[in-house]
Amino acid sequence: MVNITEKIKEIEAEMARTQTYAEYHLGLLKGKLARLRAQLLEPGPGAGGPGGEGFDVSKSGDARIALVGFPSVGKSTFMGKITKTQSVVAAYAFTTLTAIPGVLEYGGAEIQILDLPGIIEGAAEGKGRGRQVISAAKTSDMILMVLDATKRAEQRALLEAELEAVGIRLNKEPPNIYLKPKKAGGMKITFQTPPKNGLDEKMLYNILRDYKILNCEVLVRDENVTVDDFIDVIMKDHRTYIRCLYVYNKVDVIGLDHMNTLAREPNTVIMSCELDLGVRDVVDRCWEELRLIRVYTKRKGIDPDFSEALIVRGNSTIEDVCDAIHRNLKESFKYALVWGASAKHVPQRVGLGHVVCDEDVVSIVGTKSGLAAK
Ligand SMILES: Nc1nc2c(ncn2[C@@H]2O[C@H](COP(=O)(O)OP(=O)(O)OP(=O)(O)O)[C@@H](O)[C@H]2O)c(=O)[nH]1
Ligand SMILES: [Mg+2]
Repeated sequence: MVNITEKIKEIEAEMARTQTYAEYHLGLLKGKLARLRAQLLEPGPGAGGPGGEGFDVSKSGDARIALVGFPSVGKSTFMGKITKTQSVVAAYAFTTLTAIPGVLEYGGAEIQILDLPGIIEGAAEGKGRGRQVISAAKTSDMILMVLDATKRAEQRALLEAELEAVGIRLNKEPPNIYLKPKKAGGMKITFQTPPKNGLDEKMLYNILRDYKILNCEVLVRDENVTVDDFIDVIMKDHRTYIRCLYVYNKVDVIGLDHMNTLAREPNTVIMSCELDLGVRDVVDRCWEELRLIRVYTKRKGIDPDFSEALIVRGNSTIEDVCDAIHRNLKESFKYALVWGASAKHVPQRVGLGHVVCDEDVVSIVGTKSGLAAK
């Protein structure tokens, strides 16, 4: 029996042979490839090697960041700098063989850092511990892609391709396409504005038929979507949209010009763990990318405790803050007093709909006495 990896290779070869004028055929091949790749990640017969399970590390803290990169780029060194966990560091490749969790404390928030084994090309197809590493990365709120500034420029694209192949989408929003399978009635495909990237009704029709989705409603709301985006929408259960920050380590070994070029790439920071240069900036950028907000609660007449923050998602309101404190707190809510960036004057008296900012101090005043935030 031909295994899935071989089938994937065959389709990739056929795609390389297919001329651009045969776009419909190419679209179908892409659809098939996406299905096979998803199958490859499912444990079971034919999957070849271990399934898509990650390492057995339970989630803890307010968010999880995974360190992903080729071997020996300095992932463990970085982990040792920002957490109290010392993961073994060595000059040889594959020093780290499993997922090592550590805790990064950031102004009262606790972020779990996962130091992962290095991955190599072909990781998505199961080389090395690639698939496990990628599965662990999929469970994180953010990926920190650690790159070696002394290595060739292709490393970034190679790693991205490995993550793409298993359905991870970096720094992207889900495509703006509405797809609803129906019981009957055939396919109803609508474009809000004429599509630009060679997408048309026939292309979508062919792909949907190939996926055996014969009755459905499709509304393409964005004129810039591609065939790949459409397949992502069909395969949405196998897609994960994650923020990624690219970090070039070992800039102590390269020249200033090269450093400048790297630092200008999108979503990128540079550092040297060896010289302790830029490490703090990387941590600050991680915090920004996570888009979390620290709120310090305060009781009447007592100073807030800045070592203990309440962590809520970006754009959260006082209502979310109440829910994070206690699920019934809202019911007795009268108003809140807010100090900090979100307040027009301090303290500002606000209602449940007020949007909070990072490092705001909040005091909840309830109808019953003594219900101020704990
Ligand atoms: N010059 C230089 N060397 C560094 C820097 N950071 C780490 N190294 C060295 O790079 C080598 C690999 O570091 P590790 O932290 O073990 O790398 P890793 O990415 O965890 O490697 P694996 O666990 O094998 O995937 C070690 O010899 C480190 O001392 C740096 O900023 N500059
Ligand atoms: Mg390591």
